Amino acid sequence: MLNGLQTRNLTTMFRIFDASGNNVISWADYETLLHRFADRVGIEPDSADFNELRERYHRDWQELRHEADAGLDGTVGLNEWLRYHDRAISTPEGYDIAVTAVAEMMIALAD
Ligand SMILES: [Ca+2]
Repeated sequence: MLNGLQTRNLTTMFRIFDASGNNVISWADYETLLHRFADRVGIEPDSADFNELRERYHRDWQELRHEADAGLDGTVGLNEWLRYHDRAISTPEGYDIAVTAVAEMMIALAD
C-alpha cells in the first residue's frame, strides 16, 4: 500500500507527466516532455541525439503503458498510475524503476 506521502508525490509526478493537463498520460505527453527536455539541453530536433532520446522515451512509454494501462485505451489515468506504482514499489526491481523514472524526470525538469 502506498502511504499518504507516496500518494502525494506520485500524484505530483502524474501531473508533471500529464503535460497536456487532460488527466491521462499518453504518448503525446511524453513527446511534449521530450521536446521540452531536448530544447533545454540544446538537442536539435531530428538530430541523431534527438532520435536516440525519442527512442528511449518511447520505450519508457511502452513499458508504462504495458504495465499500467489496465483499461487498454492507450492512456494511463491517475488510478492506473497509482496502482502501477503501488505494485512496482513493492519489488526491489520495481522500486529501482520507479526511483530511476523520478530521478530522470527531475533532471529533465531542472533549470
Ligand atoms: Ca495528457
